[in-house]
Amino acid sequence: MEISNQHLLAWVEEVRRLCKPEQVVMCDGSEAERERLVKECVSAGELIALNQDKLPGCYLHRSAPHDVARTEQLTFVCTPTRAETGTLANWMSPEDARTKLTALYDGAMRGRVMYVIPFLMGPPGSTFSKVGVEITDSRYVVLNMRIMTRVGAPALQHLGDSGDFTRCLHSLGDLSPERRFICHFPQDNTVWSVGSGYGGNALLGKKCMALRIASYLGRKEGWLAEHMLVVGVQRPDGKVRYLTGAFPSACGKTNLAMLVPPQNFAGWKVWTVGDDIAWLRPGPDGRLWAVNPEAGFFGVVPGTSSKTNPNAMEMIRRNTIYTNVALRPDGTVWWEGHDDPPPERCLDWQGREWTPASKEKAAHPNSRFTVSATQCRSISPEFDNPRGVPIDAILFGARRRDTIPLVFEARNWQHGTFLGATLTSETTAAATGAVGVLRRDPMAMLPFLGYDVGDYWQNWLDVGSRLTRPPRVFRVNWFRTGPDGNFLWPGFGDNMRVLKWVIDRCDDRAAGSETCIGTVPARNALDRQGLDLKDAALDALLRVDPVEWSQAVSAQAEFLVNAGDRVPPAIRAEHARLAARVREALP
Ligand code: GTP
Ligand code: SPV
Ligand code: MN
Repeated sequence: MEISNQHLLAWVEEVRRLCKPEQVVMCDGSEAERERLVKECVSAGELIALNQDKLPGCYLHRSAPHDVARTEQLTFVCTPTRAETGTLANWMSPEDARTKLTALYDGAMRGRVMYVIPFLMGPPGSTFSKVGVEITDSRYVVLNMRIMTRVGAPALQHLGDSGDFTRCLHSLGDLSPERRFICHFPQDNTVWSVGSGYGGNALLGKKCMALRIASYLGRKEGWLAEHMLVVGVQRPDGKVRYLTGAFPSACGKTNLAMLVPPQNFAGWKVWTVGDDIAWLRPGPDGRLWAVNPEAGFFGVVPGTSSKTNPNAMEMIRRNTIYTNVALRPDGTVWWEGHDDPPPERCLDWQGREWTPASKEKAAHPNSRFTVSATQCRSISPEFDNPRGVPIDAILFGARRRDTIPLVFEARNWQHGTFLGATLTSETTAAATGAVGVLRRDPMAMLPFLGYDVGDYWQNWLDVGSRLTRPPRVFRVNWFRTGPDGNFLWPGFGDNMRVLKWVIDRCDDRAAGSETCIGTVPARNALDRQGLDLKDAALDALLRVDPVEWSQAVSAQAEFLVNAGDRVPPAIRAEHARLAARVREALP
């Protein structure tokens, strides 16, 4: 492909000299390019062609066994001072990072092809949208980026002669975690990643650019880059309201984004705008507007079934790249939670013989599908709208066995910002490390902050102050358990019942009951038609226990100290107010 942008050409030449590839290929996003890459991947063993009758256009990729999730401890924000990065993200000085990584990139592409991928994040023709260019030596990365972003002409058109693009450099290196670094240089609009071929470590448009770099740009330019799903919820009268949801990794964004309402919700429909990332800006009308910068879904596979997510099941039957799932003898795929029972035998995610007697899981818990948004039957007609969609409600959700009710509403934007700021969740397989450990994850952005968290919260407050019709803010928790350890709430499609209460609150037509933490649904305000949920279970789901909350308030105080000295006074004030209300509620 012919590229005339001098800034881009100069950068490509600079990287070529450093990485010393045998060949440089400019990616254009064409079908011919896809066919060529797939063919090369299949013959090199980087992709396994699946049964093309049953799963047309589908392939399986197995990543290196130690390269199956984001590695947060190897991810750095490289600002001139440590204070700019703040206390929650890992910091490395830009000089150290450049020295270390230059040595790793030097000659790293010898004998290999260097691919140059111009990509657009956001709809073509939108003021929201930003251009990135990823240089990589991984064909798998190219194939994924082609699905996850708008590659080629849309990017080059948006860029024109400008040098304003995020420079994303990626090399597989030797895939060793010892020599793996994911470094962000917000001031230089640059990402350098080496040593991993997996997801958020390697598809640099996603977490690296669209969250870490974009959050920094958003602060400079007065907008928000968030780890959020975006959906339109259509009522039986045809009115659609849009809401976003910030949930930590593997806590239910994709599932909520593609929700199919239960049977007795005739006339209700959920439209998918995005499942992972939202860019939000105040509009001239004083409302908050959102776009999904991505073009596809990189979704968690385990647990996906016709019961939990029928839209996704239908979507991933064709033109899908599967990563780290199990392979059945007939060339189809399987995973824990699949519609089909465990196969008598298959190959696990590492290609080893597996039977139901095997101790390990057949699919990796963080195995993923990559698929174009155009294949999603619930995709919103507004998906490509350059103006975005106006947001009426923001949900903060996370995995909590206890303390947090199924849903409650914040008093206002500032209180809502505080709810997001103090979000805690049990860790999941989406990142390496222990699973099920409770940790603070402000706005579900802990692993994706591009600058100091106190400044980040201030940006939320500043954006809110420019809104005359700010979204209402809610906290949700699908994961509260009973004494038997089982989830109290059925979740998935039944989450529609919570969405309905949220939408009705926005219309001032759902009853709430005030508590010390916010407004929970009144006893009969949550639609339970067709759901076998006993009063006692509902009470347990909605219970606000002041004793549990007084412990939570102490833990929050500690966190607000650790968050550094740039925590906005308004956030501390919200904490003090909560503490006082909880104290009053104590028996
Ligand atoms: P990332 O792509 O990592 O950002 O994850 P995500 O937030 O999109 O999470 P996803 O929707 O893929 O769900 C992750 C896991 O949570 C899957 O195993 C789901 O089956 C499970 N899950 C999602 N929604 C619910 C729910 O409502 N209830 C319960 N119990 N589990 C859920
Ligand atoms: C997440 O971990 O939040 C993901 C997957 O969405 S990854 O692209 O690997 O970050
Ligand atoms: Mn995510």
